[in-house]
Amino acid sequence: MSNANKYELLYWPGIPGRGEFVRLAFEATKTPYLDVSNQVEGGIRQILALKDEKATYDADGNPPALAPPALRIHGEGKNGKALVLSQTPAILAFLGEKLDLAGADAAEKAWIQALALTALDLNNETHDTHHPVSTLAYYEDQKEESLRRATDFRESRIPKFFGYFERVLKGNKEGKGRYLVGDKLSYADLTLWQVVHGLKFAFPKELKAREEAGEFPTIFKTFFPSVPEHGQLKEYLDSDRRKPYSKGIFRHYPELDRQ
Ligand SMILES: N[C@@H](CCC(=O)N[C@@H](CS)C(=O)NCC(=O)O)C(=O)O
Repeated sequence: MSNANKYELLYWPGIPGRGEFVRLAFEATKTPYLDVSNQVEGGIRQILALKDEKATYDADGNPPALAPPALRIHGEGKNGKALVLSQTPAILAFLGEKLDLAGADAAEKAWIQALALTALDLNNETHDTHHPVSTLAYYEDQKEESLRRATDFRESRIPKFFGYFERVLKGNKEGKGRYLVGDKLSYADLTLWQVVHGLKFAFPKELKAREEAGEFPTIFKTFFPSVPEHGQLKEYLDSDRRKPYSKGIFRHYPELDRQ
């Protein structure tokens, strides 16, 4: 099996979404991967099959996924078959180990996992600003609740999470504001970077006001601009492989932003 086919990302086409955390790990380490729904004709069928509500274990012995993203890793499953792994943080922990993004020792691995989970909590809370009542219902049918939720999110949750990550970045002397743990890039850095990037899109006025007020200077001035310097991230971010935000987790509804 050629290296180009070893990793197959199974995620919805056309949006960054949660698949983006996995893509960034590949791009930051220049690791070849197949983005099935975006690159394979009819690839969407594999994503639909993945979340088929009647599915049990697949032919390679993998349990079904509740929801995308999933990663298929050829040769890493039972008896040399393909491993199919779902849940963003589980994918990142597994892949981080393979791509040297998971930390140097047991303590670093545990911290990186906890920090990535914390950044993913912020990602999930962002989703809930436009879908506070039901994931299935339209935003337009939960606008009032969204406004209350987004106001609280902007006023108390953003500063809580950003304040936390600012302290972690500042406290890690080795990282010089560039890394959350140690002196090299981890999947926790990539995860935090993507959430900050998405929030800048979703709540541009809120983020700009905080940055201009001098809040969270390590995040905004050191960490955020430095992450894309790794691997082929800059080229990736300028390419059409990086999908635009639309109806995914990071949505821009002006009425939910700071007024
Ligand atoms: N905790 C899961 C959440 C997965 C998830 O909510 N996936 C979304 C797309 S980003 C989805 O397609 N959900 C469909 C569903 O829940 O039915 C993860 O991090 O992977």
